[in-house]
Amino acid sequence: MDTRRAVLDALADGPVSGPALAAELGVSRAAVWKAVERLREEGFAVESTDDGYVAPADPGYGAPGIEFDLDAPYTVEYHDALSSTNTRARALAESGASDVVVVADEQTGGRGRLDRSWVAPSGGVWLSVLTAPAVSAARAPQLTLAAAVAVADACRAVDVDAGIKWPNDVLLAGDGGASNDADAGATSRDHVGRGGRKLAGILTEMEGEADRVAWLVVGIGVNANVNPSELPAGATSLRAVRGDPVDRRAFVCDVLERYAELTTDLEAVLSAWRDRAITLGQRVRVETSTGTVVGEAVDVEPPGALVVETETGTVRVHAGDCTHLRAADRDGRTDR
Ligand code: BT5
Repeated sequence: MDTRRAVLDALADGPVSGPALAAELGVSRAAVWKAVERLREEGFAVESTDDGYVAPADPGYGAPGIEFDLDAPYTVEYHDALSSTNTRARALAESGASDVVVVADEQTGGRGRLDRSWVAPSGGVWLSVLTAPAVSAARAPQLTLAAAVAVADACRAVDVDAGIKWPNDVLLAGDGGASNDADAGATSRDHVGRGGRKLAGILTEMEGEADRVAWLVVGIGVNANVNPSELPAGATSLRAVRGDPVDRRAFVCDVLERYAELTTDLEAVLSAWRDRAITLGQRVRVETSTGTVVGEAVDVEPPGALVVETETGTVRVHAGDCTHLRAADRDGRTDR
């Protein structure tokens, strides 16, 4: 373990003197001092008191601040601004790194799926988890589902009623009801349709042979403390829904801990996903690379295929863009 990390861990247990720490770690006092200075430069304002070094009251939104509280097996790399945390995580993967989380306050070239762009101003939670999971490529979609479950639960833990739209969008649950309910007289509808405005998206990228994933990057973007006016139509943020900002450091730790836990038992992920899904039971339109599927979404099957009952039979969709159709469609009317 490096000295910086060891100092961080020691600070969690209360005040510790430089000489005591040096002796405990078997390094020089200068090495301890340097590590403390590095933590301070990274925004983790270690205090010097008569009793020794003390952790700051506000650990800050940075690598040491997140690592200080994180109970998950990742190291953290933090940037004030990056083009894309996924791109950075891929570069780390190619240099052989693993179990690293890349976090940025702002992304200037955030990426969505299918070469779409992701708007990621300062104040959001933009991160990528790089791991080398011992799974086959075919099972990798379950890790994306796990991330969606982790994000939805972390949103719920800060009192935002979140649900999952297949395969990997986290939406404000119940939010679309009014705007899409013809009885309510509303005519507007956003691009996500029933289920509400989008709080978060997930972009998974990986490399490997069919039988083994070499590396997997799960990119998670959550509109945390962002003004919806800075986001595309149909998006909202945790702060806008709560009326109060979230503690991003605590939120990131919560997402990562939930994700780490869920990925230890992939068999359980699907049922957790089903429990939080907004899509199941809805009438949907799914645009796939081979065409459009319209029908009722009835289930999700391993490793993450959406099962749709169409007029001509049951279709299993493995990838695509899903729109929840408005209730009026059930009567045969179209939504566009
Ligand atoms: C996604 O794509 O939802 C995946 C987004 C993943 C973003 C994270 S942030 C950390 C990591 N680093 C990256 O560079 N990416 C990942 P998709 O389903 O294709 O949705 C993209 C569409 O959502 C866009 O075409 C916009 O319509 C809309 N959109 C863009 N930015 C948004 C935002 N901040 N909130 C809600 N919707 C957004």
